[in-house]
Amino acid sequence: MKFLAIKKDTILFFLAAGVVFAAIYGWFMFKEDNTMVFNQQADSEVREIDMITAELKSHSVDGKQMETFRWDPGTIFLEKGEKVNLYISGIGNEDHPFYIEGTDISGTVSEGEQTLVPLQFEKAGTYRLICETHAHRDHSVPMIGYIVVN
Ligand SMILES: [Cu+2]
Repeated sequence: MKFLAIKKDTILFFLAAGVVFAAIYGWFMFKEDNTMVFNQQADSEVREIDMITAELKSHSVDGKQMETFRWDPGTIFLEKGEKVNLYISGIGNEDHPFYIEGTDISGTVSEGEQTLVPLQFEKAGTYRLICETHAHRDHSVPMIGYIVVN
């Protein structure tokens, strides 16, 4: 009986030790998984490009005011598959609702605000960033930027 009692304690000890070991192992596995997720650090792999909406004003010789709007820089270059966060800052007092031709990307850049446009293109080509308010030649100069994907 004494032998049995000892054996039961031994079994219980190993059971308890096993449970503790499994818990510790599980904890580290869980932590490791989390670490892996956090280690992907999406931010560090995403290139950032800053752009502004610029307003140009001038006068002709006879005093007539001329003004136009543009994306600045007017052309940006991306690699195929590359992730880029495009931050567009609204300078000036106009809203610029935009879309990128050939994609479902659209948004608005407003005065004093920064609009984040995540970009990733699988196909090479030139994509036009078009402001819907200033899209036409009859308004002034069209407000169109170019995203060149190589
Ligand atoms: Cu515009």
